[in-house]
Parts: sequence; structure tokens; C-alpha cells
Amino acid sequence: MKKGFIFDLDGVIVDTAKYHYLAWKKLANELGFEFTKEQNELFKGVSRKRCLDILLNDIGKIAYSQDQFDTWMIEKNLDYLEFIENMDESEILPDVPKVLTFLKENKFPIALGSASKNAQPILEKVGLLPYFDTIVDGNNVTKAKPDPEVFLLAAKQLGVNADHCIVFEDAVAGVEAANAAEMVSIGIGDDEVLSHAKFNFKDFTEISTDFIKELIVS
Ligand code: G16
Ligand code: MG
Repeated sequence: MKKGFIFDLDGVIVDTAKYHYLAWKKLANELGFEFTKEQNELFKGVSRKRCLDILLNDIGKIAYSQDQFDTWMIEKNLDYLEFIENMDESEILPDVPKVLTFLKENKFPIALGSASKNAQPILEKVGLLPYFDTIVDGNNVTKAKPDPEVFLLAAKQLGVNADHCIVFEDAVAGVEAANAAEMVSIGIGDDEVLSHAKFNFKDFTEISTDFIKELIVS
């Protein structure tokens, strides 16, 4: 049976973490506390709601009403949308198009599996939307990574069995989600952090088409 390929967005295709960081930092500063780049690491692959939970309860340790929580969620996203407004293809991470083109030329189904609710406009901005047969993101799932829901739905929409899917992920929660879905997990980033991935690469410059050919036949 044919293999399917699922890509995470932030940290795999583009580095939107820096824009999420700026928007969360702006909110934290307005609320009177600091938010560091190290703390931003905890937010990678994590849903917007969960990020705000962590920001208010664990980092800021402030009291708030449900109305305030909802307002801050909206405010953070509006700031984030401003930060990503001018994104273009120069922000695609190295050699991502090489891998996408190889898969497309060989007619392998490709899905996005992201926690973000802004995934589709980002793919449009960087010009990669045409590569994707389906997009599953924060708008389509109820359970966040490490739950496998996002990847299982992507496999279903591609018409590929879960155990024939290969997932590229930069977040611990994402690797766990791929493993829970019984997919082949490929960690992109620090192999010590992503030690549960089946294969590890620093970025796509380390991934050869020969490696992908091996995945396809294995
Ligand atoms: C991305 C980021 C997370 C972000 C989440 C939700 O996930 O890694 O930091 O909190 O999306 O994003 P939004 O606020 O745009 O809905 P992924 O799965 O693409 O790495
Ligand atoms: Mg990610």
C-alpha cells in the first residue's frame, strides 16, 4: 500500500515560533511580567488555549476571569496575525521544497498536521499550499498533541493506513502523537530533545532523497 507523508508546520516548514514568541511576550509585558525565549520552548506544538493557560497560571501566576481569558486569546492572535502578515517564501526552512517536490513528483499523498488555527494562510503566504492534498489543523481537531487525533485524521483524509504514514515533527508532543498513531516519526531538530522519534535529523538539508526512497519501500 502507498505511503503517506504528514508535515507539522511550525518548526518543520517555517519558523513561526519567533512570531508566536513576540505576540506572547507582548501580552505578558502588558500584564506586567516577563516571558523569555526559554519559556517559549514550552509552547512549541501546544494549542493556543493551552499556551495561555501556561502563561497565566505557571509563568505570570495571575488571577483572571473567563472573559479576560477569552479576550487575551483574541488579542494574542490579532498581534500574531500582524507579525506574520508579511511572511513570504524566504521564510521556508532549508530544503523543505526539495522534499515536497520529490514527494509530489512521485505522486505521494501529502498532508499538513498542525496545532495551529492559522496554518492555511501561512502555507498560502509562503507559496506551499499547492503541495498539500489535505490540511488538518487546530480548526479540525478537539484533542491537542500528544493525542494522535490530528495525524489519524490526516491519514484518513489521505486515504492511507496510519501505519503507512511518515510524520515530520519538531515538538516532543508531536513526536509522541505520531508514535501513538503508530506512524513513523521523524524528529526535526535536537535529537536529545526528540529522543523518542524513530529517526532524527537537524533539518531537511540532512534528509536525502535516497533516505526517503528507503522509507517508501520499507
Ligand atoms: C503551532 C505552534 C504552537 C502554537 C500552535 C497554535 O503548532 O508550534 O506554538 O501555539 O501552533 O497556533 P495558533 O495560535 O496559530 O492556532 P504546530 O503544530 O504547527 O507546530
Ligand atoms: Mg511544530
